[in-house]
Amino acid sequence: MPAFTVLNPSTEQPVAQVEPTSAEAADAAIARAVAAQAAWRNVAPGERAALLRSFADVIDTHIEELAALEVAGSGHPVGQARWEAGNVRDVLRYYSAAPERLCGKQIPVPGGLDVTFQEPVGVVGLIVPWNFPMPILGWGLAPALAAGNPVLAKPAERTPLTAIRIGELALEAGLPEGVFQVLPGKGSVVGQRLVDHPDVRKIVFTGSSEVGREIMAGCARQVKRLTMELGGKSANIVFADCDLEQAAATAPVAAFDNAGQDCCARSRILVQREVYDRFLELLEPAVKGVAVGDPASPDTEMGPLISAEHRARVAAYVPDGAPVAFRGSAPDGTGYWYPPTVLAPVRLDDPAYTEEVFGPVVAVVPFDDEADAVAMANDTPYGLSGSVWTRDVGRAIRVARAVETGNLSVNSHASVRYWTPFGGFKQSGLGRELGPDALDAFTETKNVFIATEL
Ligand code: TAP
Repeated sequence: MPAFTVLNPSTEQPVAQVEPTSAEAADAAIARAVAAQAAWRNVAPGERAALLRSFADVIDTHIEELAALEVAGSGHPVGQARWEAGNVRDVLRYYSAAPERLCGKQIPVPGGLDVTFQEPVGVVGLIVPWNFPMPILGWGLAPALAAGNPVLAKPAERTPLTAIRIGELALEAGLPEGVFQVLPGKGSVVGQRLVDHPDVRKIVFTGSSEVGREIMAGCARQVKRLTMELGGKSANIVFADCDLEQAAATAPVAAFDNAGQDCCARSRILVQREVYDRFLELLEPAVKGVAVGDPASPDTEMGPLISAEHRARVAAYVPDGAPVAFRGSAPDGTGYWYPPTVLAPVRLDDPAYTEEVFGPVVAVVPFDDEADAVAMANDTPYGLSGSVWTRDVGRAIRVARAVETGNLSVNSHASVRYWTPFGGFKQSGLGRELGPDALDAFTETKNVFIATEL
């Protein structure tokens, strides 16, 4: 198979050549993971915890290097890329507290003792998308390792560089050979092999809902355990009684973070009709003020899109004659640039309003009352994140409970903390990552009864 050339999305220049993993090489890696499994699950809990902490420490001393790789290989602004590398460290530290705390239960039964154990699920296949190569790797990797499972990670073909480096750092930190392996290459080859191979006992997939459905069907053939984080089309609901200045000032970051290539992007802004015009007036300077440019500059807020093909896909949602209300700026010339774009007024059947654009395009539409807002927010097959802006506490709670979504913020757009659960309703996913419960996804509960009376 020919080597894949990783391009810098802001310069279109080659950054690195990466040898793709063949199906045969993937099988060999799976065999190494199986061989490493028994020893890894038997590493004493305190020792496994210490290894995860040293892995986190080694990541910590390589934050700048990892961030620079993500700037070059993915076009992420450097400030964001540093946060992403730090997130891998933090998630490893959080789950390093888990090995000694994977407690079972003791359940009262007649004639004996009944106890449960949280057993490792087995070899984990972790399939990662290109939009957040580091955090999404860490969210699967850390709890899987903590629970005693070996991990095979398949980064997206376009963005393998940080995952490959993190794999090297794991060995430097002292993780045994075979416990964490990185397999760059194509989803249709390596990813598919992880799904099909019977020795891989669990798949963690983040990516598009289309591929997710195929993976789910593949896993069903072996009743393989599966966690999925898929697409989104989240609503930012702005009520007339909110702090409108703050809602407008923060709406761009909620929609254009990572150039809109964010599953949590609040790409539909629903605004109560009586403040709709005023909201747009306030939104315009905020959008025009987004600093779009060289991702290596610390002042940059938004970088390029990942590829020329993806930019063409995003641009197709804004054809000639599209209702563009206003736009921010983007550099001319080389690089896969696309300006922050606000569509208003938008028809409710416009694909830019109904489909996940996965680029810096946001639609702003009016609603009349609370019931209308909830119905519009829920009128999508997705349910990943969302925001509600209001000063009415009762309404904030009612709407937060009524919107069918896994993560919701009130007067804020924060969705992700490594110590709180994250995942989607409806076609946005299956299961939860992060937080205290993610370990359940990497363990099987075993019940053991010991007779005390023979
Ligand atoms: P996909 O095209 O679905 O790719 C995701 C990963 O799956 C890539 O590593 C891909 O490999 C691999 N893959 C493709 N076909 C496969 C197959 N048949 N078997 C196994 N693996 C296969 O998604 P994307 O375009 O990279 O990412 C964008 C999508 O991810 C968006 O929909 C976004 O909303 C979603 N996303 C969701 C979340 C959460 S947390 N819910 C977070 C980030 C992104 P290659 O592409 O390398 O061939």
